Amino acid sequence: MIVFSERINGMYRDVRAAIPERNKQLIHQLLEKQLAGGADVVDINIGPSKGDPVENFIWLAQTVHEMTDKPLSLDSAKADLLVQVVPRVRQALPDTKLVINSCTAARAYMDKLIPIAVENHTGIIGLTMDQDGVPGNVEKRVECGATFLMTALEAGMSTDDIYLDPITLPINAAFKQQENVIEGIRQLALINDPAPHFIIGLSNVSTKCLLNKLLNRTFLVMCLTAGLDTAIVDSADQELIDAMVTAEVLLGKQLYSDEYVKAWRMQKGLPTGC
Ligand code: THG
Repeated sequence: MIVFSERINGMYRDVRAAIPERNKQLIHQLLEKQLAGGADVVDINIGPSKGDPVENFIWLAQTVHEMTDKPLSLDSAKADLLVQVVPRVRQALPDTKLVINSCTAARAYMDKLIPIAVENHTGIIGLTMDQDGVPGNVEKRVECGATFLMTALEAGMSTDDIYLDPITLPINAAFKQQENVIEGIRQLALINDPAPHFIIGLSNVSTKCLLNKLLNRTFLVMCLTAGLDTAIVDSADQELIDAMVTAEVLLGKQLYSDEYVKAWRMQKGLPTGC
């Protein structure tokens, strides 16, 4: 499983305030916990922070990179912002792996962002939605995912650099959409060989829900059985990571041993606490 950490995101009030204040210490404190939990990629999103969005984004990328060489996922729903930011971050951090997060399957978005991914040697996350919004059924999600994948491959990208995101909506507001995410992953994994990566923004499922951590870890395990191999999560949530590793062991993706969580941490070069 590839773990993207979600916490360096201006949707969180502390990060939103830290960005215009250029408060590196706060970002580093949060990041340290995400890395200690097992993050492989750091998703960064400036959210609605005050100030110049391009300069804020570059500052955030550099601040994260000061602590880690891990790949960065440049997260914004604004394609025009990503068009400006990606080449600047590529120039500032020439040896860092980058992922563009994200691009819809609408023609106008793909025409803007896929060439940026190719030119700057980045990965890209394709959302299974188009100009008509988030589909309410599996069929349209699969169609959008297939369109995005074909377009990215035809532009010269490799399957390993493409992540399809079937779009997770909150359980308290979007009843029955969660099973479409699971079925979407299952069908897109079946019809594409070799399959791209499948990713979700896990915490979306529980936004403003009381039992958010329980919802997150249960939904993660359900998606893993369908073929999810990547997720944007709070990697400092130990119970979530333990559930993820356990599901991988039970699905035969990790070897069982009596201390399989410890073994997983050792494989990643993380401290095991003894
Ligand atoms: N797909 C892709 N990228 C994404 C998402 C996705 N990026 C953003 C988001 N979704 C994933 N990251 C988060 C980060 C935080 C929350 C949800 C998803 C979240 N935060 C609390 C809330 O809004 O209730 C913040 C509250 C607080 O300040 O404590 O839920 O789906 N490709």
